[in-house]
Amino acid sequence: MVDKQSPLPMYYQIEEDIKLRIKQDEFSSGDSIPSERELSEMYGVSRMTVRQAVLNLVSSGLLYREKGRGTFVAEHKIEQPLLGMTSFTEDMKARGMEPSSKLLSFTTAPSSSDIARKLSLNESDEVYIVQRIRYADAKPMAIEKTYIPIKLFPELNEAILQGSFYSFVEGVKKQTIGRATQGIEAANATEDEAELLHISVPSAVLLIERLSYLQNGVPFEVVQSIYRADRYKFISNISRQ
Ligand code: 16G
Repeated sequence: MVDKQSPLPMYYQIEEDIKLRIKQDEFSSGDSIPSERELSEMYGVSRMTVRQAVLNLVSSGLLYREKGRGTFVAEHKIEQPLLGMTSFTEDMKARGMEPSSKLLSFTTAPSSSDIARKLSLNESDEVYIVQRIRYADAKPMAIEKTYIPIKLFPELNEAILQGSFYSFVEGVKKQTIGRATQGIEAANATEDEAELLHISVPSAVLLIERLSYLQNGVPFEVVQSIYRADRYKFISNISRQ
């Protein structure tokens, strides 16, 4: 399988072969891959060469190591296009996954100056502060903290937020959601976040802040989300010109 005459380094050829086996489901997510010794016999190369290939696949996130247990195939990341303004519920359903939420807290408070500015409110105006864990097929994907002006949706309650907030805005309130500005940055999960997301410490997460507007230009939510970086990959199509 490894072409020793090829100008491509042997570790690279092994990496590509392991990637292909994962793609063809010969190695499925959660499965352990053969040991270094087995791989070196399989490819007829030294253990050092195999180690290099495996290390590269671990650093690119395709494989992960568990101390004392071995090396496993990581779950495929959810590829989230940075394009349409979709909701978590829609995103998961579109992938054939079952969305669900756990409401961690639902409170009201006068808006802080930062949130008031973003939502074009006075500081005395109250906002709902909602914290939810979002699950796909019962696995935690993200933690969301949402600020919503009370005056826009006075009847909002906990039951509504167990389901889809966007369905409530559009289906029940008959408001059209227009657009949003969104920023993404990297961070390390805190211990509390890691526990809620079922990830170890240290783990990288993606922080996303979205400020969304109704079609009429009125801002209706500020959402600060913490996404599992091992499960999400944001993709965009770009073109020159
Ligand atoms: C997404 C949005 C969030 C929105 C939520 C509504 C991002 C980064 N955030 O999670 O702003 O509030 O969907 O989801 O995409 P829902 O309709 O399922 O409650």
